[in-house]
Amino acid sequence: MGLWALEECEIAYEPVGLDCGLNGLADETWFVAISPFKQVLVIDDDGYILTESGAILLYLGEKSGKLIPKDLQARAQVYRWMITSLNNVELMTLPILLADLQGDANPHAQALRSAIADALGRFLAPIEKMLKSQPFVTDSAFTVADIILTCVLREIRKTEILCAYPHVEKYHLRCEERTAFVKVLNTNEDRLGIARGAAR
Ligand SMILES: N[C@@H](CCC(=O)N[C@@H](CS)C(=O)NCC(=O)O)C(=O)O
Repeated sequence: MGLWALEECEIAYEPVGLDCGLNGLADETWFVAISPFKQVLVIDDDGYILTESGAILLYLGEKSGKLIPKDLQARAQVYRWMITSLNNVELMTLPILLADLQGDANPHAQALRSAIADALGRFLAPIEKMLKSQPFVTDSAFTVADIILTCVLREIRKTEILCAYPHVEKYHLRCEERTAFVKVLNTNEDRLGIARGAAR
């Protein structure tokens, strides 16, 4: 989501890839020094280091003057939806993704999957209702909150779940059709040497 935000904000960048093995990201000293939890995303803006995807997106939005409204109350809605996406929605989408990736190798995750999918409805149903009458999650303008929510929804894009929420599904596609997102995806596919569309 960081590269997507950089493209949307039209900030020049140089991506650095890392190997992620079974035990997590590489234990390299330079990486641990900038990311104490040994996780991505991390940015280095001329020596200013920042971790946490939500904080990074807000920083990029504020720095570029894009994707964050100037009005205080409109901006508070962006914070609200970023926090809801990461703290409520992703709390459910991530275990579903992990259950699907691990399959029979993790029977505990399988046993919980349908209960978690049901619980996710508590958030998706009101979001579905909202997106019937507005194109983006805070209103009519695309913001950093849409980048976060789209990336969180992406975790369940290959499941049956979104079919029950057609407006959420259309919203997800609308955001992923943006030029900046498509550019990042295509570049990643080229970098990994995989077929066009394989990362969709
Ligand atoms: N709260 C953090 C979570 C970061 C996170 O979970 N990053 C994952 C990739 S999306 C990661 O680095 N996984 C590798 C690992 O934990 O070893 C954020 O939003 O930036």
